[in-house]
Amino acid sequence: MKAAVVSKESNGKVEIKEMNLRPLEAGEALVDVEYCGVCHTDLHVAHGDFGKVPGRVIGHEGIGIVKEVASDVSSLNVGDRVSIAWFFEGCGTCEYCITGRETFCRQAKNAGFSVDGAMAEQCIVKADYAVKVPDGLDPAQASSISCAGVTCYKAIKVSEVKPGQWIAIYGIGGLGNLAIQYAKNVFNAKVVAIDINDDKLDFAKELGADLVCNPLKDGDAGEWIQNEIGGAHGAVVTAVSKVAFNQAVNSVRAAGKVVAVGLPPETMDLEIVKTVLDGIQIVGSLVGTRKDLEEAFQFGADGKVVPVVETRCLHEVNDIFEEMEQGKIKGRMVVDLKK
Ligand code: 8ID
Ligand code: ZN
Repeated sequence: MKAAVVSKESNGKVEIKEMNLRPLEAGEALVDVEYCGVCHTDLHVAHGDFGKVPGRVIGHEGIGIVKEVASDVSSLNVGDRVSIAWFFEGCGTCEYCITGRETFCRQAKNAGFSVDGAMAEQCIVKADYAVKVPDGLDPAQASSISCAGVTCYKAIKVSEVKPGQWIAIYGIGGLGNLAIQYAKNVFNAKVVAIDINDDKLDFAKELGADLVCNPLKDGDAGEWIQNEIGGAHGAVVTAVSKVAFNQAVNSVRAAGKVVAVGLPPETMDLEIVKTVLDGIQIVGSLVGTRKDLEEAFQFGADGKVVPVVETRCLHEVNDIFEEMEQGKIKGRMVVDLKK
């Protein structure tokens, strides 16, 4: 089978290789992958931003059909449609796993980083951790929900923004476009969308953003948002730039919450006096639990959230990385592994 693996040099590129999968072990299932979205995290992995992993099969927005299960598996059946997500497996017994915070399990495995992922014709999953895709949800669209969608859905939960309140979404890429849809159509919030690319802001308006801001034209997004609406109640930052994180802190009103999602390998500035006097909270949010993903999928199946995807071929992954770096992608590029 063919797979996209991180290059030997970890220079931000993948190589397409012919590979053989090992036999299944206890608790595992073999999946024929149908679709796998290209997330900016794959680009970070290919660059070695979280540590170099040459030879690793990338991909954590995978959707496929179960082809085979190990003899002890009862949670999946052959023919089920399942996801292969970044949160690949937890230990199941630690304080995080047993208190609804399983993505922070210290023993967690991550698809496409610490274990081989789904940017391949086939992949092995831990059966109890592969979330089923509900009927009525298009599999190419589901792929985009399995990371981008669930991550934004969870981040908005973490922001604690209430119906009618304002949320600022920084970065309207693969994640941000879904953040707008979950914020508007599921959480019933008002959205101000921020991006440095006007095409993304036009897209944000199409998706229902109430206000849009381009800091390259409108000036510092923090000041702009304070002037326009008196500050947002919460912010979700998906932009891959520390500038956006700094602006997000300045864009929330007192007692506002900034949810950090994007992963630029940089540090952000934090004005201590403002943070204290305004009671601002800054918190990281990492993908979502299996339960979050089940919920995020269902909102897709119900038509409240409609991922915007374009299908491509496996040999185009490096081209997609380039388009991503240049900010040219509208929604998500999804590799069709059956092509
Ligand atoms: O669980 C998590 N926390 C998680 C899950 C999935 C992805 C985190 N991520 C991380 C990725 O690793 C990446 O760092 O979220 C970030 C965004 O992923 P993405 O949405 O897949 O990336 P993209 O499609 O390239 O979109 C990035 C957007 O940010 C805008 C770009 O124009 C693009 O639309 N942007 C940038 I770069 N700088 C900006 C700035 N200063 C900006 N928007 C506003 N201000
Ligand atoms: Zn991702």
